[in-house]
Amino acid sequence: MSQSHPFHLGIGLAGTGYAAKLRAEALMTDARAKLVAIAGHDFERTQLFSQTYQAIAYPSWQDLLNRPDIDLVIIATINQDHGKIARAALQAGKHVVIEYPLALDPAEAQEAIALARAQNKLLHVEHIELLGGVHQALKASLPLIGKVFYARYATIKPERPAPQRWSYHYDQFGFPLVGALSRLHRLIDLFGHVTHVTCQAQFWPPDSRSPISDPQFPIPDFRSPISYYTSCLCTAHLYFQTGLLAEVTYGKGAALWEAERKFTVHGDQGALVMDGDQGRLITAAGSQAIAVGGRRGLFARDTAMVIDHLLAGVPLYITPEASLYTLKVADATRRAAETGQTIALE
Ligand code: NAP
Ligand code: BLA
Repeated sequence: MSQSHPFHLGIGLAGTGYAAKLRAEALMTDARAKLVAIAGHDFERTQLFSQTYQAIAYPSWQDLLNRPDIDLVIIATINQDHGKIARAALQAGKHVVIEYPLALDPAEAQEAIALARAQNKLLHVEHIELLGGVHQALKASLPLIGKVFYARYATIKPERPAPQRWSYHYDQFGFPLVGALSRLHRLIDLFGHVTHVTCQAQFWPPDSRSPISDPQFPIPDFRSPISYYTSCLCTAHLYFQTGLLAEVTYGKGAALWEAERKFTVHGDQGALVMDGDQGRLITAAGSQAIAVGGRRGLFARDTAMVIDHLLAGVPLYITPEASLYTLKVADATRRAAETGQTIALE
């Protein structure tokens, strides 16, 4: 806690993008928090961004760690930097909130969790997809369809032309199912432990109309020829301990033509279909709509819960260990794609 106000949480923000903006806006509405300083990438952008929130602009995230009036660091920058910023912030004695993924490498994530425990500091990995209306409605309706044996979750985002930004850069975003960890996390939150996975991943290099990985042959290091890609497409099969098979497709970029955000679950008593923000329950009695809440205001809710947790001890909705488990599964899909093998989880 900062010295001058015992109930005032001083906050440093790393990042100036979409997630950072929603964090900053949420902090402005909470009298218990003060956004002290912001560190971004492009310094001019950071200065402009910081003005809006009357916060100090810094050229580097390291600068946030030296300030004794910062109790909590929110990490909302590119995935590649998550692990190292989290570690440095915890070492500096700060609480840490991090947008998923905690790190690209599960071992690094595990170390951060151990460090947080040793330092007795909060390490919270945001998973706003769990707070969203689609997930809540699915979870509430799952008992209505009996024993679930098959789930399919596809999110496809055509983008033409593909932007040359971090989320289309292998090293900065991570393996697609790692960077977009929420896809697997949603399934694992609903269905539990995974025994083994398979995965196919394709990446389109710039100026090419076809992907570089040949599905016929395992490619040892398929990412080496390109850093920025113009499309990626991953499909993984997750085999759960319960016997359930889940199929996950994640794609984005210029090669794709139809947007999709669809989650389907089949059970022995019926099915649930979440298509965009619409939900349907199908049983022997017919098909009916189910109510689905929105997906707005989720960063604000996550932010409020963190402050309630730190200042009033209210439990959070997720543990970093749960996020780490999904990261291990996601990393297994990477290895499956790289080797063409089925990968067993421990
Ligand atoms: P974004 O809008 O693209 O912002 C990215 C931030 O990183 C900006 O501050 C950007 O600064 C900086 N950046 C870009 N390239 C960089 C580089 N090469 N080196 C260092 N910094 C760089 O991204 P976002 O959507 O806010 O995502 C931020 C984090 O939140 C990610 O970890 C993402 O997975 C997570 N997240 C986002 C959402 C969402 O709804 N957007 C939801 C859940 C989790 P410049 O603009 O100055 O380059
Ligand atoms: C997740 N959205 C994400 C992530 C990124 C973006 C990088 C984390 C990685 C991932 O899970 O894919 C980036 N999302 C964008 C960008 C747009 C976008 C650049 O929609 C451009 C329009 N995020 C938004 C907007 C909404 C939104 C406008 O930028 C809609 C209200 C929601 N994005 C949203 C949610 C998640 C997410 C709820 C969590 C992931 C999930 O639900 O599975």
